[in-house]
Amino acid sequence: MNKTILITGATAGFGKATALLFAENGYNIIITGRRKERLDELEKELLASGKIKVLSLNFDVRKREEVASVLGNLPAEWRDIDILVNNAGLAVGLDHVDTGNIDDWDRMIDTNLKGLLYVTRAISPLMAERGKGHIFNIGSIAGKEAYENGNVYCASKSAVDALSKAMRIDLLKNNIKVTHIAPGMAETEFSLVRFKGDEDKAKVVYKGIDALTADDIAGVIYYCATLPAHVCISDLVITPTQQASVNHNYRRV
Ligand code: NDP
Ligand code: 8X3
Repeated sequence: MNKTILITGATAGFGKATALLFAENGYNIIITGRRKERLDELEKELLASGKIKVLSLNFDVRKREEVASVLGNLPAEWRDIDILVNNAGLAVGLDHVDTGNIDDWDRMIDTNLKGLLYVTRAISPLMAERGKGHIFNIGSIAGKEAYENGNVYCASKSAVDALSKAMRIDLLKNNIKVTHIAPGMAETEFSLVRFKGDEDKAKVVYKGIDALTADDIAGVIYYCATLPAHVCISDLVITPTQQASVNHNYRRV
């Protein structure tokens, strides 16, 4: 029987690449995101293999009641979730803390931290009941080290790191693996979102860097997810070879 994976934020970037890779490998997929038309397109693409089932759920992880109602009322055949990838997230803005936009701060905290918690609260009991499961939390290298103007994004991802450690302890009794993935520079829609649609600013971020791709991160998630049952990778920092820390990279000119 196929295993089932639920991926938040599957309409772009890491989430979409993860959905495609797991579908190729015979998993049934639950995809989520706010952009309905993108979910519909991806659902078609995933179903094209003919071997798997897909459930597409259109909701905003920031909306507590919506998350509880959608995930709390999953059809019976979709309740046996083997893997949850808490991926939905974003950076918005890049300002010093004294001039930062408070609405941007709220969006990051509400999505990256509170959204992740709402989804985990809905899905982890289903895994606990079955006595198995694997939760991936997509943090960031920005949660390991701070950088200038990163303030609230760094703090939200630092919280994801801390929460991953705490979840691993709490869910030990339930035989649930928790893997924290902390990527460095990856070229997705991430910077476009951070710069509120400004493509020129977004491109500069990766100039001269052979950045990570969404497929790179999907491959790492797949690797961790397919290790033997007794092996759990707790924490991984993944960077492009040209990046040594959030503050050190080597650009080709
Ligand atoms: P993308 O912008 O390409 O994708 C982000 C995904 O998150 C989209 O599918 C988006 O879907 C979803 N999302 C955002 N907000 C919400 C919300 N409120 N409710 C539901 N879904 C939401 O970025 P990445 O793939 O790069 O980012 C994925 C994760 O990886 C994020 O948590 C990010 O912080 C993290 N990360 C990214 C790095 C990078 O350099 N790219 C490096 C380190 C970590 P939709 O808009 O349709 O809702
Ligand atoms: C994204 C990586 O360094 O742009 O989480 O903040 S960084």
